[in-house]
Amino acid sequence: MNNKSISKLLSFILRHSPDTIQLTLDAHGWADVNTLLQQCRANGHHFTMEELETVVAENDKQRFSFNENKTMIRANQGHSLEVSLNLPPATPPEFLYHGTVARFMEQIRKTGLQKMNRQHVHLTDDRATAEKVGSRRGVPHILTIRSGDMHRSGMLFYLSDNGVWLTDEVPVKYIQ
Ligand code: HQG
Repeated sequence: MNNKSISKLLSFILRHSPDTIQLTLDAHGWADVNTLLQQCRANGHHFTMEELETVVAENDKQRFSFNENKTMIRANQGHSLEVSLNLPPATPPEFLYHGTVARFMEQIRKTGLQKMNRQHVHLTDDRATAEKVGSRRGVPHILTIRSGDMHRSGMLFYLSDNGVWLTDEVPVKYIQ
């Protein structure tokens, strides 16, 4: 398997569906590395610990982390599974961005940004990243979020280990 297909497989397993390879995650989203390798192999996905280390180290978005002694691994964000990442609340910059597409805008104008299938709404401090995220679905439509105002009104923000800003929802009035 090449690095990209390992990364895609890991995203699917560690964020959404560990049971497809009969794997269990703990409450914080961690999987046992040996069991992961073994269960991947048992399901026809062959890669070595060394290849896994390369994917974790070189992944373009730093999607995964090991624990200190590399016996456990988890996705840094993006889960649909209910996991508690134990991230401390953080103070966001005054503005954050969200990349979406025009066809979602009518609904977003009514209900604000919702987490949909994931555990959080994903925001970024970098416009270029928002454009990339939006362009996965078509012509990107970039929303500017008044995250400073949201934070001062008591809404919580978390910064994932790979630099994605997470929050529960963005009410319409904070979308610029
Ligand atoms: C939209 C990638 C209708 C929202 C990226 C988005 C990101 C609404 C879609 C990460 C809505 C959800 C997450 C509402 C939000 N009505 N549509 N009220 N509220 N939406 O994939 O942010 O490469 O769950 O705009 O880098 O696109 O996988 O979220 O278009 O960090 O590591 O509903 O995925 O990371 O889509 O992407 P997603 P997202 P990875």
